[in-house]
Amino acid sequence: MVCTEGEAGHLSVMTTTIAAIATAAGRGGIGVIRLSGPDSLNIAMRLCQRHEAPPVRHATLVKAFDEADSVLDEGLLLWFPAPASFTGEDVVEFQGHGSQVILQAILQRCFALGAQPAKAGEFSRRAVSNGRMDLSQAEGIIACIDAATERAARQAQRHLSGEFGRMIQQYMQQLLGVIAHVEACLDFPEEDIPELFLDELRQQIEQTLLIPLEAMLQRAGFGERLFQGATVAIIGAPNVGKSSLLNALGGRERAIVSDQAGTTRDVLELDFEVHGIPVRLLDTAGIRETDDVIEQAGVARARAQAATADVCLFVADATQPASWTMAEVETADIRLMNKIDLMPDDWRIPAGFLGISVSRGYGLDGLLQIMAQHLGDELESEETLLITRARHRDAIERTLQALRQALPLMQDEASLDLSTLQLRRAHAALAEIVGFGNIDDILDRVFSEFCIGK
Ligand SMILES: Nc1nc2c(ncn2[C@@H]2O[C@H](COP(=O)(O)OP(=O)(O)OP(=O)(O)O)[C@@H](O)[C@H]2O)c(=O)[nH]1
Ligand SMILES: [Mg+2]
Repeated sequence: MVCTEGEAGHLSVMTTTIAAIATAAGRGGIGVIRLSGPDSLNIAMRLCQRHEAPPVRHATLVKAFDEADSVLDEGLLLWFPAPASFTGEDVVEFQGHGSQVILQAILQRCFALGAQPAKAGEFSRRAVSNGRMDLSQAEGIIACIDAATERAARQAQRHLSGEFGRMIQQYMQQLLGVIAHVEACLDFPEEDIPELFLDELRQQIEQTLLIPLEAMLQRAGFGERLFQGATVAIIGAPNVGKSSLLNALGGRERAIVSDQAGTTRDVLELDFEVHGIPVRLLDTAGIRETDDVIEQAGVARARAQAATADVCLFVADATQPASWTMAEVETADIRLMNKIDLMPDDWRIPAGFLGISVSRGYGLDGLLQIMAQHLGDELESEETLLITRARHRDAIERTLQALRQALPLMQDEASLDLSTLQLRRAHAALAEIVGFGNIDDILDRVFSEFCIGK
């Protein structure tokens, strides 16, 4: 059955059979075509010219044929009947060879046999609609795919496994308990509500909702940074060792290093990670007055990077006191005194600087630690569950706003009914995170970030 999108949009999602290539575009060892919907098995059986259904959840060796009965590919067929499948519908996967030409041909054949092209994120959206996962878990899938470091991937996994969604649902339950109590009071207006009772409810909101949600919000910036990454600019006078530092931190000879002042002219980028946070490190031209127009342009770029980077590292040269006192030292986040290997043992590092020697590798671990702190890492022994998406942060901000408005209204019996409005607003904001309620526009927004085949 084929329905068009529109008013029956929700219905069509449930009744069409969709197909897409689920593996990344490009060459690969294997490529997977995924089908979901009531006609999946039928389409797969016709594609593979089989007359009986393959065994459930077992790999079956099959051939896929085109309409002229010639073999397109040989591979494995997997059949997951509803509801125990990724989407909760009938799902079939064909694992063939990772050639885009072959995969496209098989996909086109599936379309000819009645499947519809899947939209971005449509498999996951169906999984959410069918209660196979909540919305935050579906977002955990994108986070997993997008994670640039292992630490980010571990956080994404906790979202994907439902840990975050369960926590949010627990807060929703607690809030429902409070709402039920307040509404019970309102239902019996002739009875005096003991003040103590309302006090207790307010305290409960504070302890079980406000405090933990505020703590979570405080770490949200770091959670988002774990996925989006941060920029760290290295600035300072010429020849102090900026490019040497970039190479040392990045673990490869990305930048040219020389004892001539003014070696680096342009901004050089190198991606690496600091305690599992993805960082784009920027090496810049040494800042000095110069008549050379190319170098001037480089210096202007260096200053621009220093102004916009998340963290600015100022490097000075212990042997060149003029490099310690530039204007840029004031605005930098971290001040480094390099080449301390050239100084006598009794030499004291000027206050406010961290002594390092890039050529000896001295002080670099300490530098990484300080950089992580500047990037918002609390260096806990056990990682807390972090908010990793702006959408979740926004919903929690609105939850807190509504709760803060509800609390004073709960002090007075006369305004008690108004407080329930705020408490319900808080509940609705939490529900948006896990995707409960009538939230088609939210689903549209979330799933537009997905790739086809997910
Ligand atoms: N002794 C010693 N020499 C260093 C150290 N770090 C860098 N150098 C040397 O200092 C010189 C300049 O290093 P670069 O990394 O090119 O300096 P830069 O700040 O990028 O210089 P520009 O690109 O010209 O601004 C090179 O000869 C490096 O080998 C250090 O810790 N100790
Ligand atoms: Mg350089």
